Amino acid sequence: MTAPRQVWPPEFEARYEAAGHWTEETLPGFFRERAEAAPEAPAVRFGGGTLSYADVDRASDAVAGGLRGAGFRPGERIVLQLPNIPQFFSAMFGAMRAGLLPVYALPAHRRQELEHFVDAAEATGYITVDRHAGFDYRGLARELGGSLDPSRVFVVGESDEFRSFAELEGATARDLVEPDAAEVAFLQLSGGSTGLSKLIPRTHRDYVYTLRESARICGLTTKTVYLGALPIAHNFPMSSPGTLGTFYAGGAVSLSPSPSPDAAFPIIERDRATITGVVPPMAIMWARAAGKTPHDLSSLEVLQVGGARFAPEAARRIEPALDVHLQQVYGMAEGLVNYTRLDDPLDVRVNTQGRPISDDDEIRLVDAEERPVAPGEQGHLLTRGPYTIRAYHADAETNRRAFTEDGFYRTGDLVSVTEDGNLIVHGRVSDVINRGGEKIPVEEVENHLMAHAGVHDAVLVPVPDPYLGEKSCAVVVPEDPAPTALELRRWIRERGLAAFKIPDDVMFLDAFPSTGVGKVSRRDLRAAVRVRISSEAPNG
Ligand code: J2J
Repeated sequence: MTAPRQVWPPEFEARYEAAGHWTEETLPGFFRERAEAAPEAPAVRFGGGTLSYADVDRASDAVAGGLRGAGFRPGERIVLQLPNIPQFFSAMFGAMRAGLLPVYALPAHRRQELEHFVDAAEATGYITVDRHAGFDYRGLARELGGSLDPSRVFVVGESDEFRSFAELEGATARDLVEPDAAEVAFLQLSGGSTGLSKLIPRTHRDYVYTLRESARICGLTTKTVYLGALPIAHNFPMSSPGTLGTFYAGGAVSLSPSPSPDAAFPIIERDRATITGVVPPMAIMWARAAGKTPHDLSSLEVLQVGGARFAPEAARRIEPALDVHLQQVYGMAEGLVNYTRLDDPLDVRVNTQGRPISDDDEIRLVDAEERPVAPGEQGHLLTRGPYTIRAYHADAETNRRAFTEDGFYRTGDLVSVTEDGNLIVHGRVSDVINRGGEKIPVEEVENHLMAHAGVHDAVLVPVPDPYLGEKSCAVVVPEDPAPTALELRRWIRERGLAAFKIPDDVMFLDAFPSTGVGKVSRRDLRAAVRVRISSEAPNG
């Protein structure tokens, strides 16, 4: 079985090829070229050590051989759940060189999310770590036991009854596969619009295109040291330009276990990091911490901020506090990525989220009936282009909702475009809470709340938060006896959801407000409850 293709209509394929956007380059292929051109160049810095391009290249080949030896066949899917450690790259490139499609889980994901990824991707393997940030991932692997064969689970570190990832890195390279650039390279995760996260099939040629252009737009060179501070499995630190864009430019990646100033600042000093990307709450924290830190941050030239709305007042504080160049990034794992450019005036860097990577990115702003809005007005952003998917992986129902008939992706974001062509993100039409860059699909959490015997009905609504932008509040109509807020929060954790999905607040109502006659949609209900919260608690 070979990897599936993601299908663009033939006239678009021809256009993107003719424009030179799409080439024959593949992800493991370009990395091999860099390793051949400059084998001793530093690729990954971690914990004071350095791996060269040749080191990572060799380890990737070994992992590929080890996976083939373990019985994996090209076309199969394998879930990768790794923190910011160097093995992330040998696992990823190794899986691709074995012909497998990685599925990138975040370290924060727990049993519910993992089961869903394994299920939806029909994954047959899992690569994880023994422990990270106080959590034992072997326990999670055991919980997945029903759906995954333990002989196809690989653990970095102490592997217990599972197989050791070190064994894979020591295997003999064999039966390597050269993927075709038109094939799907991996499945990335969506922030989720309704219900559970969707799987996003990205091809080699569309992703390599974003890496090449992102590296150019962000000014990367062989001298670049990119700090991977956010979880590197996420699309932003992976590709905008992220770790892979840095490899594309022949630069070095330095890894921090967390984006907090305590963890990241000493690493910036040690590895002389030149660029990194963080979410707005972290950027604010960095700006505050910079004045007091003993660490030398002078190597840092560019601080990228993205993943959630960055208030202009906060954005304005970044450059003076950190003596860096602020770059706003508005992107999505489905494709479209916008950057403020390095030579944009301060006003643009502070007040906008930038403009698309490509001249072939099509932007359409529409009202609720999908009619174009007037220039300068806010509208729901629809987009299509050379690296935006035309369909999610195997999900016909979602695809009908998420894409227009002529192939535009409905982003769920409310956006306006300035006269000079920069986008400003104002909010959302989709049912997702953006908790400081972490996306909470509200319906998923509501379903788990309603599974509790003490819950008659529940909605999850966003509440403004000065630090996170938004946090979540569960509004619950209880049964008798009513559960406590603590019990409900614990319930969500015990159901096996990522911690960022646990409601920050819980509020009880005797009944939901009436939203009129007839069938009430959950969205109307959330809107009605939101109004009620803001009128009862005007300060949020
Ligand atoms: C407001 N909302 C933003 C921003 C993303 C680069 C950067 C970010 C992501 C990402 C990414 C925002 N201001 N600057 O994949 O390559 C919200 C929007 C968007 C959703 C996508 C990348 N930047 N957002 O965040 O797939 O609502 O990707 O549709 O996780 O985050 O989330 P995700």
